[in-house]
Amino acid sequence: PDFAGTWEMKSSENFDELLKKLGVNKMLRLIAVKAASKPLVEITQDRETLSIKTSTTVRTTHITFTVGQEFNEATVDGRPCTSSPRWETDNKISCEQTLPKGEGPKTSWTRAITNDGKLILTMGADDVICTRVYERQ
Ligand code: R12
Repeated sequence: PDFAGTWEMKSSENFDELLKKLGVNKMLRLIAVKAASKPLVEITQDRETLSIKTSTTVRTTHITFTVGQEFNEATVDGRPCTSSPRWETDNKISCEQTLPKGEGPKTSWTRAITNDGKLILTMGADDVICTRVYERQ
């Protein structure tokens, strides 16, 4: 599928709950939730290699990975982790994250392109799943 594009977020569920599960304190959550309500996501893609830049006023992340190959990134609360992206379906990448010391909730994300061309991002921490829907700008 084609993940490439400049994406803006249309809806988000459970982002605050996710941060709560990760142990982020109230003050940081207030700041993060506000900033993460207007993200800009820019994706470039070369076959199975994706480069994803996610910009907010308080944090910008940039990851490049190839599906099927481990890479280093950070959890949404900023802890360094090792990530293993794989195809869950033809249109969906599923990625488990491993923290070096294995402390804290089990985290993961998925990114999928729907038939109507939307980008669905999920981020998980144990049983809490945050779902964010993006559309091309
Ligand atoms: C913390 C510090 C910061 C944040 C947190 C803890 C903020 C994180 C933000 C994440 C945005 C994620 C997006 C994801 C997506 C925009 C703003 C949580 C700055 O200790 O939709 O892809 C310092």
